[in-house]
Amino acid sequence: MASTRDRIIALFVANEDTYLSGQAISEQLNISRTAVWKQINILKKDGYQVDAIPNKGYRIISTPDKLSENTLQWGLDTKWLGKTIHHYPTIDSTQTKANALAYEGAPHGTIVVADKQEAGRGRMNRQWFSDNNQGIWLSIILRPSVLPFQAPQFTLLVGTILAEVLTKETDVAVKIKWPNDLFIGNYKVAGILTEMQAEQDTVHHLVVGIGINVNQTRTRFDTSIQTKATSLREATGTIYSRIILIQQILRSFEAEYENFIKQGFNPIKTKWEQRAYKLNEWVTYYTNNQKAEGKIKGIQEDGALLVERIDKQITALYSAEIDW
Ligand code: BT5
Repeated sequence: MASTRDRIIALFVANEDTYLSGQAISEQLNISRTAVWKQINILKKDGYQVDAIPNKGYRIISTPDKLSENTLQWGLDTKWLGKTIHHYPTIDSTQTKANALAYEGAPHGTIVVADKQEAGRGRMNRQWFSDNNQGIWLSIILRPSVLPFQAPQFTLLVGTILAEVLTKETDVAVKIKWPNDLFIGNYKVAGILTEMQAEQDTVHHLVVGIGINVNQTRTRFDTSIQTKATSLREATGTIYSRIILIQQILRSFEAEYENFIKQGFNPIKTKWEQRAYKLNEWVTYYTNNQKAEGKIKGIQEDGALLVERIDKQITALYSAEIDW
């Protein structure tokens, strides 16, 4: 059963334009008037602005940009994604935490989000700099009925979702650099890390990690990435609400995920290719230390990158080194 907090928030969401009396809340949620008062105080402490008018009741007039389970769920109209949110002011890595929760049986759609990560990670244990509360550091637990070979498709699916949502929210073109980066111009703004726990042909769970630089200025980046990274703020001059961005991502994620489960990979392939970084441009790449040139053409169902060589042959690259 949902917590009292969740239920009171749901009630306010359903009555967004009206005042709710303490009596009405107490009756609808079957809790005492004192419990209502306590919950309202908790919401205020969380940064909600609550207007209270004697004889009329309470109305929430604004939600804070402080991440919490409450603020993220406020107005979030998803069906299964983000019904449980674990928020941490500081954590080693949301990815590590989400994996641990998944092993303990956390349901499909559970989210782990943090303001700061002290040991954020990228692929192959690379470091992901996220020791600041100006980005989105988030992991999603998924339990799809898919085969292990399909795991890379989730990275491509999430890349497509992020490119679409971030482009819409910022009005700048956010492109997907194969396999798991999001780029604005020639700078990395976000990265995706998909991890899987599987056995033979059964996927037990997937954890999709999303890291997005949102409000950092360039000087806040670690020196090792200062010439390679950007944030939404650097690219546009605007400061963004992390809550609104996360909610938009979750809404779009839920819808696109459902489409993917129903319709398969083809629609994603098309959308991915429309937003691909350097599509139809020539790059140099190395496979087994062999240097080659190819034109980026798209992706194939198993997640490989398709390049067209000078002799017009199309080659599928799985783990090539690419000089972008
Ligand atoms: C990624 O790996 O890009 C995946 C990043 C996933 C991060 C999320 S945050 C929430 C969740 N919890 C975690 O612990 N991780 C996930 P990869 O393609 O391996 O890229 C790593 C490389 O990106 C590093 O070697 C740096 O060069 C660069 N990098 C590190 N931090 C960055 C940042 N904040 N912005 C841009 N580039 C960065």
